[in-house]
Amino acid sequence: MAPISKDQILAHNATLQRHADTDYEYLGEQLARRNIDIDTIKTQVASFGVAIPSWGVGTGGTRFARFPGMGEPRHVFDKLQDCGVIQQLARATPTVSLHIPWDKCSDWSELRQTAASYGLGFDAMNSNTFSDQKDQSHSYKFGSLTHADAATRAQAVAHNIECIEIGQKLGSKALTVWVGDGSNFPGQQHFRRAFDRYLESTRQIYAALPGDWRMFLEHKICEPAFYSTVIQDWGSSFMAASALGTKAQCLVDLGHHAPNVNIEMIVARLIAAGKLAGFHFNDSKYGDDDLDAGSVAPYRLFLVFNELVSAAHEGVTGFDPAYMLDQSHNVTDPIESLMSSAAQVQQSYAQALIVDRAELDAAQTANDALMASRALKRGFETNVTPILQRVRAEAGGAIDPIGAYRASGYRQQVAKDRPAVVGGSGGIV
Ligand code: AOS
Ligand code: ZN
Ligand code: ZN
Ligand code: ZN
Repeated sequence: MAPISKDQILAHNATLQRHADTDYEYLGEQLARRNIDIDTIKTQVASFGVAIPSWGVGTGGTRFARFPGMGEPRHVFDKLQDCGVIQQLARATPTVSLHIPWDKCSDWSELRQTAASYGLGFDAMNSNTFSDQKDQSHSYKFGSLTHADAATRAQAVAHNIECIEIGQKLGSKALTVWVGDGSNFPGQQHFRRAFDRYLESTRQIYAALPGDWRMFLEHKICEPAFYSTVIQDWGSSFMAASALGTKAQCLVDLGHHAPNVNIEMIVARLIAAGKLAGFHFNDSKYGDDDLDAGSVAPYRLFLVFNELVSAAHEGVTGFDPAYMLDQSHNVTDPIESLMSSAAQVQQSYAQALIVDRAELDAAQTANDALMASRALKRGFETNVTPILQRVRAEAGGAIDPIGAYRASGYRQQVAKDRPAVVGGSGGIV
């Protein structure tokens, strides 16, 4: 049940194939001069996948307004179909990360089958205790897992356990917990008590994890709470993950740090401690902007991948990060943004793979700062597009996913069945 016909993709590829082949051959020759086998890199890139967030296929918004796009998904089945298009064309996103209750449906096995028909599986489940749901007994206005009131905390714990149960039906293996709990006034919250309550609540969720599941704790410096946030940084996240046990690890959303923070170094620390859960990739200029991955600071993304590739290269035990996108699209077609972000993440991975690790090690040992930096730059400055194009084409995807997507008329087509949504006030994700 492919959303776009194979013939359409093949026809589009036919117009680009000759140039793509020439470029691949030329890059292969350049890499061979550096003793790198292009096909080996290609195979590694082909086995790399990054999950699509189900909420990412809808149009997000700012605190001020939301401007809906054409043919927006109406429900989780529409979202899966859009994810199917992304995977079909870009071939880098074999899984979807669901969000409960936004993606609730009445038949989980049907959902699982539908996903499989698009060649999709399910990545981490995301709980939501940062907004109140219809008919909910206790409000999260003043917190959820860390709320001063025990009944509110119990409700939040129960919701997370429900997310695990749904995830089990879908073949998911992880639960991501992000809470907006915090305060807007100095004095509003007792810092240590709130953290203790977080531990008490997450311990109950942790106890409900199946044996082969992991729990991803996502930190965030601020928003919606702007004075303090209970799990505000990797230090708090690390303390909580350590207290909980080996199945709890720290998830790094690139936008959740203060400006100029050295994120790649946080990644290195978490790897060293065996506590790196994985990522929410996106980009930002000021805060949790949720801009497209690598759109603002591609070198930073590359430096994160440099740490990951280096850890894999050195065989760090237990190193197994989960990769997810987490973006909000206000001015683009979400399908286009997600395809280009997936390619950007793949690109950063490929560039990190071609860094000469022996050369870098030698430069570091010799305190040759310039050569060390050059070793990294040489990877980053290599145009690896021909590798990505080849990976996609060999997997039945599009050499140029966005071009093929536009040519397919998919958005116009689905807009016929999906009614236009009225714009409204805020809708940040
Ligand atoms: C919020 O800022 C976080 O990035 C979370 O990952 C959140 O759960 C996600 O954006 C869905 O709302
Ligand atoms: Zn996130
Ligand atoms: Zn973010
Ligand atoms: Zn965020």
